[in-house]
Amino acid sequence: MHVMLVSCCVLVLLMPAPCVTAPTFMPEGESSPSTEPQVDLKLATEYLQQFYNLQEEPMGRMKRSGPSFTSKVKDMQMFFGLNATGALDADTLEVMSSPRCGVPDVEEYSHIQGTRWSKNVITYSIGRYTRDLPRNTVDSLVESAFSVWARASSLTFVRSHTRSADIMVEFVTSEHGDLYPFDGPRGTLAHAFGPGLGIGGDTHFDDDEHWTAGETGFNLLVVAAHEFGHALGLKHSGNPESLMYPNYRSSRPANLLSREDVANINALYSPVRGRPNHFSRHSWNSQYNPWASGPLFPRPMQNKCDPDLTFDAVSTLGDATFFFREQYLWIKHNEQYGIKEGPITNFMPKIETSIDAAFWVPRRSTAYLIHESMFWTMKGSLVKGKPRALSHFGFPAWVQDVDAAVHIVKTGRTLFFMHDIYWSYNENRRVMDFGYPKYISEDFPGVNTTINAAVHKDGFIYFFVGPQVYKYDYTQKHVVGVEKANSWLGC
Ligand code: NFH
Ligand code: CA
Ligand code: ZN
Ligand code: ZN
Repeated sequence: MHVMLVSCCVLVLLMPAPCVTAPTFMPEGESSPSTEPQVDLKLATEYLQQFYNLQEEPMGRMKRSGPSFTSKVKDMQMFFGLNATGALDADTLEVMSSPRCGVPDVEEYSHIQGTRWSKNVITYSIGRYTRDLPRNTVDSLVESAFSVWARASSLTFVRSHTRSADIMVEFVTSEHGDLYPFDGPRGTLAHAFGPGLGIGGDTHFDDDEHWTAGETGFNLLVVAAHEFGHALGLKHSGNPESLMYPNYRSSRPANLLSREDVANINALYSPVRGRPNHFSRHSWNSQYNPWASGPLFPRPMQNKCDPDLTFDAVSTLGDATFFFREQYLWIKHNEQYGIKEGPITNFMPKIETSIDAAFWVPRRSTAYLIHESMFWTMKGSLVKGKPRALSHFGFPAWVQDVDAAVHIVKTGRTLFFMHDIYWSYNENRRVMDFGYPKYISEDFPGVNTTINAAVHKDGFIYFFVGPQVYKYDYTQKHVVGVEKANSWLGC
């Protein structure tokens, strides 16, 4: 985690600091602005170049009217709580001429970004809400803010409802337990901790602000997207077009990210490890999503719209659905994230095999991934420990693999399918139900071939059989629909 809070030349190293810089306290009366306009302009220009990344004019010319000059003055004024007029008034020159150390207010604009999560599936959870907006509006703005980054990178965000998510999102005021109290209305709007355990990734919004979904007050989507950039390890940018610019801008283009933001997130979470400069050779124009472009992969991408496409395993995981095929994985979110895909190891570095069956137990926020006679558990976004033996579920010794598995929340049962038979496992008591295995065709009339994958969604079981999916109503005990497997991937 990087420390960003710098009070005049003293680094605060006691605990991880969120990515926000506080105005520096100025000793009074040590020097005062001059009365010469030319001297003022020179001072202001040098100040803004040093601390606000103002670009030097060619031939050393100085303009105080240029848009970038004025906007940098405004940024500086906002930072110090002055009237943001953009003009070099006395108060502004006073601050500029005060002695200070050589640390930019908005930190160094280095291209070296901070630490990163060592995984691509990141969980988040919303703790305390604001009363400014309905809860479901907050939920969807937060989801949209994550999707800004998800669309531009290899990252996937999964909402969890536990307090142990990677990124805890909270609305708080003033003192809130992390040494970085908020400052009431205006000033600092929010802060976020860089990737790491515990408070790492956590994102706090000042609930003394007026949060909105529109143009009045502060737009939660814009601020949240900026904060999540920090929570992913990005630092501030000196480019006013960038979302990671340290000042709030209400009017932003529909796509919140600049090319620089996209390049930075992909430099940090490079889809192809060990080739950090890979993207400099590519144009960013097309889709803004290098993750989706084929040639970047060590292995050719799988054609998800092949009409004969089959899956080995399908499972929900939080709001997302995971589709496994050989050593490849597609992740589809319910709403706006689009589809993420790539070798399984890109998402779960520990899993170097194919997955035969997978199921999700929401109550434990845990997914179980089965390969032959072994299974992994995945809690939140992390694959836990070593794989364990399938016999743990109470199978007889001759069962060395399964074809599909599905958990049904309502009954608390997990069903394991193998050839033409199936087992029912009681997740509450953690034992196999008595009387199994049974014939699939007896209890699931209409489903009488080997099942490749199964998933439970919206009250139905979906059986993936070859390139088709049977929608099964298990209370009525019959098949209520058939569709193409890849229609689930939007084909
Ligand atoms: C912020 N930050 O509150 C501002 N800026 O523009 N107030 C930053 C968040 C914005 C957190 O990561 C804080 O960087 C203030 C000041 C960019 C969403 C520039 C006044 C500090 C209106
Ligand atoms: Ca504030
Ligand atoms: Zn905080
Ligand atoms: Zn910031």
